[in-house]
Amino acid sequence: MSARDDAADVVLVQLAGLVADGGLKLVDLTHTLSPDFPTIVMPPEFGQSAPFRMERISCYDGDGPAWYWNNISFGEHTGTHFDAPIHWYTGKDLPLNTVDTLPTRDMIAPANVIDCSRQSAADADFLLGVEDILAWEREHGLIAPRSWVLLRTDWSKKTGRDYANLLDDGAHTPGPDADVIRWLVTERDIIGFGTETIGTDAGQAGHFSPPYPAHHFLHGAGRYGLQCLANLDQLPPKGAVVIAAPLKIRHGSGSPLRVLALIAA
Ligand code: 23J
Ligand code: MN
Repeated sequence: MSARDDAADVVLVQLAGLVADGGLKLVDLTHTLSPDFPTIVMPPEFGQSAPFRMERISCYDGDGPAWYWNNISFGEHTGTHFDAPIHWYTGKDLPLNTVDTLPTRDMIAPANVIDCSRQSAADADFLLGVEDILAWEREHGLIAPRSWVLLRTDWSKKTGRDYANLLDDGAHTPGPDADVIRWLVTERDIIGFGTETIGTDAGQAGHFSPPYPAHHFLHGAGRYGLQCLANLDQLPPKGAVVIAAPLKIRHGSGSPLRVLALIAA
């Protein structure tokens, strides 16, 4: 065995030990999938996502005397979920652009958490800009290549109508401005961008140029999105490792998933 294999063996044993004895903490970044969780609403001229549905098959009864189980159905972009590059037209011709072909290596990556909870509480239409990223980097260091940028807004603490914040003129939720995602992809080579809101884009981003710039630039560059994340307030600005493995849906554009973050306890 090479020295490199030895090092990997040591790391794996230490990892299992630290998880078992609590030296590493696993933070669940996932909302509970249920019919009560808000689903994205597109303008009425477009198709709509189905909400999460669950119906009982049996519950230790005549339909199955010893077993409990359900049928479930949902849109791919329901609850805490993953966006693959094929979700947007800009990523439609890229290789390995669906959830079933996503390289497994990309399912685990470090996270940078940008805390914009104060700005988002003051302004539901708060937009993250390059200046905010540069200010964060002055404090915490450069964003490493192939790491996630997660936008903490504390939006995940809102419920019902406040969460979707859908008004007459569309949704009002914070998100990236028209430039910052392109900058993060080209200047920092991020693997993806995650939010606590229903989209990786701001609620009003359909009016931006290009429309939905986070989707446009992330997926056009083969990068990923995470939406409806929870518990970002439990993560350090830097040092968490995110595990995000979407369902292996043939030709799928995204899927609900369990998102876990490993942090030093
Ligand atoms: C389709 C069109 C626009 C948006 C979205 C989906 C999402 O937010 C999503 O879940 O990917 S903004
Ligand atoms: Mn999505």
